[in-house]
Amino acid sequence: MITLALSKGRIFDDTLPLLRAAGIEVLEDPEKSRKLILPTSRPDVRVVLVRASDVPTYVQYGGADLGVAGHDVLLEHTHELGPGGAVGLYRPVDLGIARCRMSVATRAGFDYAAAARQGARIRVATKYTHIAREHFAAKGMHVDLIKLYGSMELAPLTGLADAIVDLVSTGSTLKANQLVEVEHIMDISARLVVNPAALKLKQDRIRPLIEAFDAASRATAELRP
Ligand code: PRT
Ligand code: MG
Repeated sequence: MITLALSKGRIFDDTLPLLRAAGIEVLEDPEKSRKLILPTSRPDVRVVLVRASDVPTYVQYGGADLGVAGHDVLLEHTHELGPGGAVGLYRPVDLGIARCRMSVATRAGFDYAAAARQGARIRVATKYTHIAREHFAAKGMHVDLIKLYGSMELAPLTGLADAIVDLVSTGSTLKANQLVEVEHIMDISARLVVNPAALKLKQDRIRPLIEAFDAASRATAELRP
């Protein structure tokens, strides 16, 4: 059996066309079913549904052979585990799906450039503390990081923080909350991750899958503007 870990929502939705291109149909709709293990049209391939941030853990410890996770999730996961954090996670393909960017945003009235220039100590709320810490350290900025698990947009509006580090895709969430993007940290897309031991043991079935994902993501990349 080959087990693929996916999270519900955009990762699942964007992975479906890639699976389809590899000749695999998922036989149940996760939005309609409560099942956490979904069968596919290939009797030897199944999909398990986990939290986005749990995908690397499942793959690393062998609960799944492969998975799809955002680069943001992978970076935070690797940092979380400290030295050797990436051991047991092979990343053969940037799938180019679930694209967005990691940015710094503030209230429209906050002069971020001046605060940065003057070396002011600012408060930054984020779920992505490791990415944020590295970013501000590289700029030599002094920040107090406040860890949040969601609704980061609220932090500058309530005075909890001066700025946030969050993912942005269309920009409409920031706009709806009168926040502005003041710095682009990095572009993000989802990666295929593979358990190296599984790859060794089930090479004959996993290699073709990796190649099919790679080919399908290249084909869709060519259609992208
Ligand atoms: O909620 P949970 O803890 O299970 O995980 P999650 O929130 O990380 O999962 P999910 O499904 O929301 O995101 C999975 C992955 O999709 C992320 O790890 C990213 O790599 C990728 N992705 C792509 C995004 C977005 N685009 C995105 N726009 N993840 C989150 N957002 C959020 C963003 O945090 C903000 O709240 O959408 C809002 C902004 O969107 P716009 O379009 O208004 O700019
Ligand atoms: Mg979410």
